[in-house]
Amino acid sequence: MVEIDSLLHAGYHNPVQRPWQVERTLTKGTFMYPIFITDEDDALIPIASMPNQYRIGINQLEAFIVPLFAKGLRAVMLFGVPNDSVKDEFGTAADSPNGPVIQAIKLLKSKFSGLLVSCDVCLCEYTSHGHCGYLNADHTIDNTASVKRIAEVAVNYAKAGADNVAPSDMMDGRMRAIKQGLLDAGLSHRVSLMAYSAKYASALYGPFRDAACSGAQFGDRSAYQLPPGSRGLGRRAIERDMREGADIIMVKPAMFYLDIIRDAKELAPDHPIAAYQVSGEYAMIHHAATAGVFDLKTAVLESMTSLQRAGCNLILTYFTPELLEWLD
Ligand code: PB1
Repeated sequence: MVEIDSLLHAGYHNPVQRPWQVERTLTKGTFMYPIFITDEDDALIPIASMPNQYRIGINQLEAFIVPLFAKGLRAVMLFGVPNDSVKDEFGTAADSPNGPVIQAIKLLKSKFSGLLVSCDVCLCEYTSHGHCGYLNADHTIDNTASVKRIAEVAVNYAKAGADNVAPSDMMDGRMRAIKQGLLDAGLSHRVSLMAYSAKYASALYGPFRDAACSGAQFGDRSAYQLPPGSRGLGRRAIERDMREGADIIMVKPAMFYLDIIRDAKELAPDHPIAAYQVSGEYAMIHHAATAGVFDLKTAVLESMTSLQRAGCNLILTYFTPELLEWLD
């Protein structure tokens, strides 16, 4: 005999009741689409490691975005993919006025009113050594010089028209430096700061590094991206970035770090929480569906639901084009 205090089925037996059991539902506005902008102006190059993703030249960008904007795309994150010839040890090309990112900001802001343009801020796509900051002679990170340069790049993206800047470099103190730079530039009222706070030294970035030609030429990023086993450093980074003025707190990667997303929601209950479903997660789901492990749409929607359940208000995902179709 089942006891009365064991009974749950009635609360969700009728399909009409099931949405009532859900705290938040996915909408098109939940998603931000990371896109790669190459400095080959007329190019539209498929990215082998990331099915259905492209390196997009500035002359192809408007045509690429038009159908997505019509389907409800309202936020993109830009990653520049410059030619190797412009790379140097200081990432000088990161904020070149004629570089892919600044040109893309200006085009998108002029052609798509209502599209939020976020810029990833990092040096790894622009440095000859492929690290995310300046290096000392012994190849350790020069944090102070790196923070100064990252803030400079972020402010220059903001001056070009970016609505949001998101430093993925993981240098200590870059949030405060960027926020101060935006304030000094008279932009702190309109340019938000999305903190890659709990960003882990993950195995899941490989396809991106192929797409952005941004792998480290030597060593790795484990001295500045967080150790995957550390919940404490994730919590401390979240609290630090809140203090330093972050407007949005991000956890990255996503699916392997749902506990950290939940921590973020509890530590920053009054901030929007973002998660970045990174290239390796995207490729994993894509290839599993192709191999017949599961139905792509069902699995992607379930992955997005898991991130929302963990506490996300915003999800960065390469599945954004499909989600804009599926959420019609
Ligand atoms: O999709 C992804 O894998 C994102 C990779 C991510 C972009 N913010 C970084 C990870 C890395 O290559 O270490 C790039 C670092 N600036």
